[in-house]
Amino acid sequence: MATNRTFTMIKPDAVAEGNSGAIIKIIEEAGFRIVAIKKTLLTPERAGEFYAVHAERPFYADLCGYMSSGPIIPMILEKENAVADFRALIGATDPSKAAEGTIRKQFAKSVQANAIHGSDSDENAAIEGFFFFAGVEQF
Ligand code: DAT
Ligand code: MG
Repeated sequence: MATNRTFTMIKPDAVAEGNSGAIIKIIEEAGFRIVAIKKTLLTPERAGEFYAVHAERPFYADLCGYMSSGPIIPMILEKENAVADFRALIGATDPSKAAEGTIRKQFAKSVQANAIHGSDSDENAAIEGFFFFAGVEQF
């Protein structure tokens, strides 16, 4: 399997509750290398751009409000089979359906405030990484 990359962000609920360090420790112990990392704040407009694929969904406006409600920690991660392995590590979107031991099972508060994002394809991982980080910041 080729070493490749995924994109993640620790969402406002998990950052606000002081869970960032614990989550990053889980990610590194699972074998992911941090390629890029920072703490930043999305405007509602930028959140809407990031989640544009969900623009027609009933939860879109709430999602944009929530994702801009406090600081987030976006990261680019590298590992063999990064996208699929990271989705497995974070668990299902709805934390009540997330498997034991997953990040969402441990830290998510609700379907919306579900602690962490994970890209769903190699193509989206690259797009989402460049949404937050210039090429020279990815190393
Ligand atoms: P995921 O983050 O697991 O890739 P997604 O892409 O379907 O899930 O949705 C993006 C985010 O939108 C998700 O993390 C939380 C929110 N969301 C999804 N479905 C929702 C719902 N039914 N009600 C409220 N928020 C929802
Ligand atoms: Mg998704």
